[in-house]
Amino acid sequence: MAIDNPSTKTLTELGVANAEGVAELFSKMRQKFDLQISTASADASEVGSWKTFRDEWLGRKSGILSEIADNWLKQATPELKRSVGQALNELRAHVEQSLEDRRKTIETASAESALARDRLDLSLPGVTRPLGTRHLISQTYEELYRIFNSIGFSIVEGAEIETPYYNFEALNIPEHHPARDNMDTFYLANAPGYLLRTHTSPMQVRMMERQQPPVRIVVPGKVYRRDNPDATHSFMFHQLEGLAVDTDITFCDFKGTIEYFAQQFFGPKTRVRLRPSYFPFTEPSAEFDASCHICGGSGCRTCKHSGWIELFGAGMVNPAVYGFVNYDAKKFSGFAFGLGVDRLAMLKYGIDDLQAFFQNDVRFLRQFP
Ligand code: FA5
Repeated sequence: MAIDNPSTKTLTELGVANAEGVAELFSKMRQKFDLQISTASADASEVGSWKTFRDEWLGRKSGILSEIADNWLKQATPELKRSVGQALNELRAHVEQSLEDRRKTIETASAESALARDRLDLSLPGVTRPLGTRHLISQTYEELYRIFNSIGFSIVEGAEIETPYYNFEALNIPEHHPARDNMDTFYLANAPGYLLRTHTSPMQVRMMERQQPPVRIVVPGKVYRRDNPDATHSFMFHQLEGLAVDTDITFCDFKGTIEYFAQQFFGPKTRVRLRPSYFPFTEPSAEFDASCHICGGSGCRTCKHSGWIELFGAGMVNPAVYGFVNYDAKKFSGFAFGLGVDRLAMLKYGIDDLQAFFQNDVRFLRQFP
């Protein structure tokens, strides 16, 4: 009668009473092992089943060899003990060696298949990632930096979150002043006493607090207003502030600087003109217009047939502002200006809707590589 699990029985139960019987029994166990291991797959994915198979034979508690040690060796009669012990050692050595060989085969197969999987095929075409371009606002900023750098202005940046003091009061715009109306802004609910700056002018004050004249700076950055979006307005837009203060700065320097800028930016034939305006922090204040770069001044759609394009507000720094920064108003004078960068870019590149800058439509962006 064939016995399924002879290792769970004792030699007496198996009817083995002499050395020949022991040898025959171990030989059957070896055949059983050899059969099992030869039918196991050598696939790399078989590492898991290799472990199960190893435990089945070598497991400390219920492995077949442990059972043989417990049931055959320990229970063997003194006459058979020696031959059982010897045969068990041989079987163990055979099982361990075969399992080790199998493990190596599986590992090699696994390394080979990983190698095949990861092989780099240098003849394959590469993945081309389309390159983006700088946004037109960034390009315009770079153009502005180039122009103002070339006449000695340096670039400083300020924070977008400001206090009402720097955004208004120190610029001579006290509370309840009507000039605050068109600069209504966003106040930060979680940080009382702070707002999103409505213009880059607060950096005028901060820079003058920091250093004595000469000052010659431009300040780029985002600004915020409670303006409804339309073709020329956005609640977030970009400005470039300019400030020059020194002992001998006159209105002529002011006009000359702006003229130089307009000619560099729009073309050498550009003329500028001034119209009276009002800003609490400049006195006198002016709006600068440039002759239309499209029609040269004869009148077209871009300039609404006036021949002139409104550029930006500016003026000589109001001595009242010097009072906030401890500058001697008798000794120093200067000028300041604030450009709307989005509007300048619209003018220069013939864009009729300011919203196009912020919609991220690649068909628009690609036109300005
Ligand atoms: C100012 O912001 C002043 N700080 C400028 C200044 C600086 C004057 C220094 C004197 C001395 P104004 O509110 O006009 O001024 O805004 C300046 C420019 O920002 C405008 O000429 C316009 O080009 C642009 N601008 C204003 N509001 C918007 C808006 N909602 N969307 C897009 N651009 C705007």
